Amino acid sequence: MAIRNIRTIGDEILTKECKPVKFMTPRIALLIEDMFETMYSKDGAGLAAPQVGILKQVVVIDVDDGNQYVLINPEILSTEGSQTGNEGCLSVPGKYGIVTRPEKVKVKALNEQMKPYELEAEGLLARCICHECDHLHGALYVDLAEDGLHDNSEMEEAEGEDA
Ligand code: GNR
Ligand code: NI
Repeated sequence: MAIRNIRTIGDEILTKECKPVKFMTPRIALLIEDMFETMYSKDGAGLAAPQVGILKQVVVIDVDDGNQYVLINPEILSTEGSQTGNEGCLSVPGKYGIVTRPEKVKVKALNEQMKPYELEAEGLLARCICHECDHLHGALYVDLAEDGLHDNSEMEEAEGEDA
């Protein structure tokens, strides 16, 4: 296992369309392991393969709900409602933005065994699924941010005032 280098905004690879995975290989299995390790090392809630420079439709998510989600070739089947809240991205370090997303999503994907499954998600998990699916299509949340980008240090200062 290894922590991989995270590409940041301005890197052209983050704007590209990712290719579907046709079958599991040792390289993709290792990619998935490394993506979890890389995400945890940066305290992220999700990570998409293009963020580590691989243009394949592979996503990992952990929003602390007790699950480690692997989504290969994910497809959002339907959405419901909306939520407006803060969103950050490991590829846009030090920033956050206010983004409106569906409150619920139903997604179809393959797991690490290439077995199809469906997942109904809400709240933060639904937000992360949308954010990661956007990465697979070359989109970043910065283009959806309603009030531009804000500095994370403002939030940390606000937290400090509270304590
Ligand atoms: O760590 C992350 N937190 C987060 C918060 C709100 C909405 C989406 C996310 S995903 C982000 C990690 C990341 O950049 N994934 O691509
Ligand atoms: Ni991101």
